[in-house]
Amino acid sequence: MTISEKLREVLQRADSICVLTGAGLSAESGVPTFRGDDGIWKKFKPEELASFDAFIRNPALVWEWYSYRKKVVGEVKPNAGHYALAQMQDLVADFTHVTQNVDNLHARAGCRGVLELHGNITRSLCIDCGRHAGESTQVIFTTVPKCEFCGGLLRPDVVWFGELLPAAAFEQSVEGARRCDLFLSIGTSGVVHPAASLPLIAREAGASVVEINPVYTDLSAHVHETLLGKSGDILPQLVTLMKESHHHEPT
Ligand code: BV8
Ligand code: ZN
Repeated sequence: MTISEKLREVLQRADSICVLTGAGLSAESGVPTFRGDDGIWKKFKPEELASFDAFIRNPALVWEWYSYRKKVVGEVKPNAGHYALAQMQDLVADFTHVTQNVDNLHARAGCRGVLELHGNITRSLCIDCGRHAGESTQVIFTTVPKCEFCGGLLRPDVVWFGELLPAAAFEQSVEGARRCDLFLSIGTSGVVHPAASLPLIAREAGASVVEINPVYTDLSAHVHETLLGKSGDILPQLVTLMKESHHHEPT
């Protein structure tokens, strides 16, 4: 991977980094992306499955889809890209980690304080009393899971289309994007809003914005540099570069 002298310099001098990760970061772990060739959206349409209306109309179908995805996520492991981000976090004083992924792989790789803009598939919550249900109670089920407290319908604790993102997490993401020296957009097609606006906010605020993706995306025209390649290959190389100059003690 060739990176520009400018990026090398920014990497080695950055004190504040903000990263936005998407499904592409987990692709090398074996989790299918949404819109790629292997994308799960190929088989299903987002509006058919990832919306509250779809859920209320047919909870069994939606749970069938999420059970399948929970099963996949339970069987895979974080990859080198996830671990590289956990290391990068210790190399700078200020690291904001925003993810659109719901697969919990960042947490499993040791990343701390990840801002989960679209929720987390390993958690469920009751649509009636709002209580969270523990992951252990319903890993894979055949029927629709019900709340053990009030008997209400459980839903995956993810943000569906048309639903608001968790306000605190999104606010912290915007602040992180505004104050960073370097913004990394990793493994995302950059089509889902408002997450997709974060790189643009960073750019407006004067950060260097770099995209990591095997292909160009809608975002590519708005970033300073696109590193074409897999995040599992590129991120460890960026961390090695940073280690040459950063001696920040882990927080
Ligand atoms: C909201 C649920 C507002 C959980 C998801 C028209 C224009 C603009 C916006 C809209 C519009 N119409 C509607 C909207 C709003 C809508 C939206 O943005 N729609 C888009 C599709 C047009 N957004 C919303 O509805 C959001 N809410 O706006 O509410 C509101 C206001 C007032 C009142 C009420 C509400 C909610 C958005 C959240 C939706 N939930 N998922 C789940 O089931 O997962 S979105 C879904 O897409 C996932 O969460 C995923 O994270 C997200 C983004 O996808 P990506 O991560 O980018 O994945 P993708 O497959 O697309 O790309 C993968 C990339 O990786 C590719 O580029 C590939 O090349 C690359 N790659 C592959 N391999 C690798 C790799 N990269 C690196 N390394 C590799 N090895
Ligand atoms: Zn309940």
